Amino acid sequence: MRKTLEINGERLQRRIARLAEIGAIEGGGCARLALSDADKAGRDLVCEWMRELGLEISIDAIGNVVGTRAGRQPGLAVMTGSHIDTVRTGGRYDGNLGVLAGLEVVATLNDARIETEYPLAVAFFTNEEGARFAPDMMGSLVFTGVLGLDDALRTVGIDGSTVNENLVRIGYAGDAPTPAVTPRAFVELHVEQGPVLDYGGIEIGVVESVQGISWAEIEIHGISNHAGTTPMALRRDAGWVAGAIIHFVRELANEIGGNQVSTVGRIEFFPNLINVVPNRATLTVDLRNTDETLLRGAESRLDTFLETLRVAEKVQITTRRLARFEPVIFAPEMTGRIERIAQAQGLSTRRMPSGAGHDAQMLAAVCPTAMIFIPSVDGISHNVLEYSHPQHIEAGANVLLSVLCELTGSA
Ligand code: HGY
Ligand code: MN
Ligand code: MN
Repeated sequence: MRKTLEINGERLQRRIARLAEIGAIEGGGCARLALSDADKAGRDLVCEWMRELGLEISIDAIGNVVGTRAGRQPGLAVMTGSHIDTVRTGGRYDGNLGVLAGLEVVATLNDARIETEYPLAVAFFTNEEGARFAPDMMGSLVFTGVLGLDDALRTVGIDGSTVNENLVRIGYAGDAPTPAVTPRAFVELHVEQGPVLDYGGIEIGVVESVQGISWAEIEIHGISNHAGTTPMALRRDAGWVAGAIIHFVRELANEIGGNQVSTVGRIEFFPNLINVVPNRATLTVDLRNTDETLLRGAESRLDTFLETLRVAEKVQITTRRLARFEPVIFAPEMTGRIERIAQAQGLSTRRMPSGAGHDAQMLAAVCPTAMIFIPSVDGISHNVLEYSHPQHIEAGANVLLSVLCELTGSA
């Protein structure tokens, strides 16, 4: 089936480049941590584009922004979108592509003067990354009622400030109620952020599921002491214990194998001085697996290891849960639709799980949901070198256009 309607790839690329100028960092990436001034500037720009496209904008109490294009019928909208906050060393496609491709679908429908039966909404959710304020997918968790608004607002970030004070400061504490009225369906276009499609020469990923995620912050308290005078047997070395944990989680992932991954991404020592045995170490552990039983097993083995360390090293160890999501399976009728449409457009497809978390995994709890992936070159992401080829961006956006046209019953 030849596509009758196509998105304007140039226009989409221009918007991607323009948004990437906000919070731009060396190497072509972006730093727009959630609720930062850069995030505000990105939000302001996308809202300006939403207004130019004639969308009716609603901002809810956690700062999620939804632009809605009316359909012939009032009622539940078909929704697409993603996030525009980034990690500190973010690329220009993670999240941004899904929001801007949604705006490109609207622009294409506007240009063609196509009316849809149902309303079409484009959303960006607050703090998908979770890098500054855990958990990740915070905005979509509140949107779907899984996380209470007050709990989200009082969350303290890695810099000691709260979600609420930052949301108010940037002017995005909206009045639309949460949880929100759930959409009729939700489709998210996103870069894969892994190497599977790129190395397999596949154009479209049909995302069937999102793997389980377990985030914890571990704090170790020992005794600071002189690096030169303290005999090794008398040390209560929080730094060494942290190192043992880093080594353990890597070995744990290797031993479990399969889809098990583990990461220690953040670590702090105190007093963090060359000649002082650290008396405090704080680190984060990110464990993920597509299989919930295996993920629970990994968590329990980590807990047992921490207990062994506590006794052997005579230190105190506390663990704070930052996020915990079980694996999510997307609606088969939605994944089937994406696959059928992509193949009808002559694109190669592959069914696959998502290694990264996404807002779609939260929307899946309240409406038929699925995701479309396009290849990330060399699978690089959360890195300024993140890159997707223009032809794949265009292909992904055209699949999104057709899926949304079907779901909204366009003319
Ligand atoms: O951590 C994740 O998977 C996502 O980038 N928030
Ligand atoms: Mn993302
Ligand atoms: Mn991300």
